[in-house]
Amino acid sequence: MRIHGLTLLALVGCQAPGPAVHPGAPPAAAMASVAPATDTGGSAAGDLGPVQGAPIEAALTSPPVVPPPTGRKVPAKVVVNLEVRELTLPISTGVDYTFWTFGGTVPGSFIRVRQGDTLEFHLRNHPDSKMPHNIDLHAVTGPGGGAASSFTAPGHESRFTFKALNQGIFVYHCATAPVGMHVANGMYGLILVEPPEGLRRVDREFYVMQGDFYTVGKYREKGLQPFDMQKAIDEHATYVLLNGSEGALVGDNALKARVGETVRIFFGNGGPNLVSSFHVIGEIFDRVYAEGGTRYQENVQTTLVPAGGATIVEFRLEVPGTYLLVDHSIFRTFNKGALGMLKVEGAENKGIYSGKEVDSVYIADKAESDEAIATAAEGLKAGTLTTEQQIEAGGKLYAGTCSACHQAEGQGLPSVFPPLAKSDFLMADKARSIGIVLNGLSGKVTVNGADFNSVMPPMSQLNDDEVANILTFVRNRFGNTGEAVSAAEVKAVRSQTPRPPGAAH
Ligand code: HEC
Ligand SMILES: [Cu+2]
Repeated sequence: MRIHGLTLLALVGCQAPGPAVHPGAPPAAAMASVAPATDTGGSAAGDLGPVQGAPIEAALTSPPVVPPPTGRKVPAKVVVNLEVRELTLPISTGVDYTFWTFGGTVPGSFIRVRQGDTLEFHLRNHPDSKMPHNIDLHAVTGPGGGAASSFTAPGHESRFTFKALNQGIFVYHCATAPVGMHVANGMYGLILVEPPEGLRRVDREFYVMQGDFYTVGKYREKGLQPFDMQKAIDEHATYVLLNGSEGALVGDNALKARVGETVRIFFGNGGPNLVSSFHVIGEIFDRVYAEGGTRYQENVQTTLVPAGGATIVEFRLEVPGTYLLVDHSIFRTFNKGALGMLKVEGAENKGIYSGKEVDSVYIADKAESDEAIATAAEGLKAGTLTTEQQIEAGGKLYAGTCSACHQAEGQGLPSVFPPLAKSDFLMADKARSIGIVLNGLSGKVTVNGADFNSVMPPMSQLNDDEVANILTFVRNRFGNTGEAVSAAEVKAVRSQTPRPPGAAH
């Protein structure tokens, strides 16, 4: 980011292009040997003069798309038209949630302006909305960040104007009571205030935002799930998501780039409660503009993004493959949905990395499309679920949950993991097999004449329908033939058997 004649390049030893003009900046001579304490001048230097030219309508984009650089060299009047919509959308496969959105998406539309611009903000609340809403932009200098001037009833519009005095990447959010509930329902987004000279050129820019969600049903419990106020107060997130849905950034929706390209991610955290330990598995951030500020740190593995905060990360892609965007509070990634993917195509570079292309340990059931799981969820809802649909969905879940031990074809590992393929033990007792998945198994067992004496941990974090589908799959594949297992049967075993200490529900 260029700052009044100095650029941050100066921080890494390049020559500054001109003299420091801001009175608060140290004299150039003082910067010769040490990294200079440059100063952008903050909001005091953000008024770059009166607006010039005709008003411009801001090009708003839906995540993960970022609007192009403004390319402007003078302050402009920028008109922002943002509409609040309350929409029921998938939060996970087969799970719907009524989100409250800025612009129809979670996170809301990305707004990009230049420092010194004057924003004429029009906030509309769609007539179908049930709730009033407003907006607090962290880029606003003024009490409430715009919230006081933007309270908008359904079917109404409000308007306020502000000058973007500070450069940086800022969160905006709804601040209507109960504030936590409006934020928890997805009412947040990012606004970028470019430095006067713009950001340095990169090949790709992406918009990703984390949020935590609280539903009455358990993680991945199917159907329309209402908001759970008590869980939100207790900060017991059911979902922690990137871009508002488990499917937002995986499979066909993955971010895409090519080897040799430089990527910039504007990463925000809407909260409402949790801070994010943002990490990209398989990459190192070449630059992190921590907390969305002006200075950057280099060579960073994981960066902390507070609730109501944002950061800019940049990295160059050296080798192809699938890189995973995660919250490194890692249960959130594997058990609450905080996972995105960046798929990178291009030539291998074995000198940098020799490994296999996709690391299935990490991606598991998310590697391919989850159409089968969606179809089974619809069948369950409609009461038309077939054994074939259960097998299809169960196969995907098996790959993500069981195959690490029992192996891809159910063959097991001699003396370590018993086989499920043609397993006499598995097929002898349906209710027992349900109990094994829910409660685990330890002690000596004999499967197809071979003894095992090990420990299988309980898998009770899976829902009844997930266990039913997995068991229907293993009981009808790998050389086994048996009846389907229903969610009702799993539910019965769950209620009749105690979970071992420490197991999930
Ligand atoms: C962490 C490794 C691990 C995972 C994951 C795992 N199991 Fe097991 N499983 C074992 C071990 C070890 C045993 C044998 C335990 C013993 O020796 O008492 C076992 C035993 C079994 C058995 C009884 C023996 C047999 O082969 O028929 C069944 C059925 C079974 N597992 C099903 C599953 C299913 C279904 C899943 C996925 C939901 C799963 N397991 C996930 C390790 C695992
Ligand atoms: Cu709101």
